[in-house]
Amino acid sequence: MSTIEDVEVLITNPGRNFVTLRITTSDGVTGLGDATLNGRELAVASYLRDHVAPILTGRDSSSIEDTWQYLYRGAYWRRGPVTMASIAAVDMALWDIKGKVAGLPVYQLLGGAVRRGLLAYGHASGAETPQIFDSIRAHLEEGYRAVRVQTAVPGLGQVYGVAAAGASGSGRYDYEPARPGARPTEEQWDTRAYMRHLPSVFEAVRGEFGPDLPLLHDGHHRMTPNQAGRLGRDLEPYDLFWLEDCTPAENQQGLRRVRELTTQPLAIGEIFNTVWDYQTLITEQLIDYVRSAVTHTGGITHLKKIMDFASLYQIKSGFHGPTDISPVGQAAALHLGLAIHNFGIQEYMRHTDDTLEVFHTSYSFEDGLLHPGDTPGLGVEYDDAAGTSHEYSPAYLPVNRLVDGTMHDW
Ligand code: EZ4
Ligand code: CO
Repeated sequence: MSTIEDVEVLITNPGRNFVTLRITTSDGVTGLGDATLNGRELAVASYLRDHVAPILTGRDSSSIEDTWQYLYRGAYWRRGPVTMASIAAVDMALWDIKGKVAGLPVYQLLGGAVRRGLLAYGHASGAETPQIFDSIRAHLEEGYRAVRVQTAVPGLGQVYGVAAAGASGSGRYDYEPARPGARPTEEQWDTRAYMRHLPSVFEAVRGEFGPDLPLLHDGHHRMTPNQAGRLGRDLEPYDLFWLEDCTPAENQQGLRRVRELTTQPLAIGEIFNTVWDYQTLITEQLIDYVRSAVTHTGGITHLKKIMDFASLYQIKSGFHGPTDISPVGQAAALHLGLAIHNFGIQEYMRHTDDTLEVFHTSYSFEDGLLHPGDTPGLGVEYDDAAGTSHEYSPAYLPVNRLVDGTMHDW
């Protein structure tokens, strides 16, 4: 029996912080898992280093399901982003190991490919319509066949999803909401101003790019269900692929109201941790797309179960894939997406060159489609020398305040 011999937590910051778990077996096979939780990185690192690593050593490295249950049920304290990102990292690393031992890419272990590649969407944004058009054109030239569109709002400063000119230095990030520093930056928010402005942007974009291009938009948890229903209705003429996080969804029943008001396809779940966060949304068909990342939802094992459950209700995947998911987490999403029947779309933006020097990937992006590649396991290798040359430094997602100073969902 091959056992788990070494469990290492690797922290690097090639422009942004990433936490990676590396498991080495008694046979010398290594597996990688992504444990990056944007703005709370060190909490996951401690959970893994102080509480998971000591109880993993000596266990059978081939027992993925049993290890998952051991960590989930064994902690007694279930769920939550720190716990579930930690379990996800172990799960990914064990799938990586199983693939390497079998000599097969992970998607083959999950049942094999059911499509040639995964339709990806990129992130276009801009302060004004001309910049938005330029950003969409740039994405189309890079091969994207679907684009998310985020816009500034007249009267407000920097808002979520709009690339801050010059803010990301020489890196290739289209946008990066986490800002280096000891405290979060503050942004200003006005939901009515946003709701007034957004439909005019989509009208302009449809006018310029025609009816065919799939367009997406992220409401980022800022509306009430009533407001979300109204915005969804106002956007219906522009035939969006999805409206994401139209309202905070801890109260899953709130989506019933949105569904009463609009036929707008809805995507939710990037901040969810387990299938229980989706139970009402899925069984009542209150969403169309599952937004979870493998990294934040307990790994491949758990997200596969969520997707099989969702498939009973004609709900598809739209896995979270911003650059705060490391290349390891992104690779895991690609293997899973290639193997499930109810794949919908995959979020994708290229990591910076510095990041890709730490994480050597084998996935590809061609003609708008992503493919995980055929390297055994997840297909990502970690370069220790490159990794240790970038030290952790604090960075936080911004917070939002209304004009009168009240804290609002960011
Ligand atoms: O704000 O990944 O759809 N994408 C998003 C992201 C999240 C960040 C948080 O770390 O909402 O941009
Ligand atoms: Co989002």
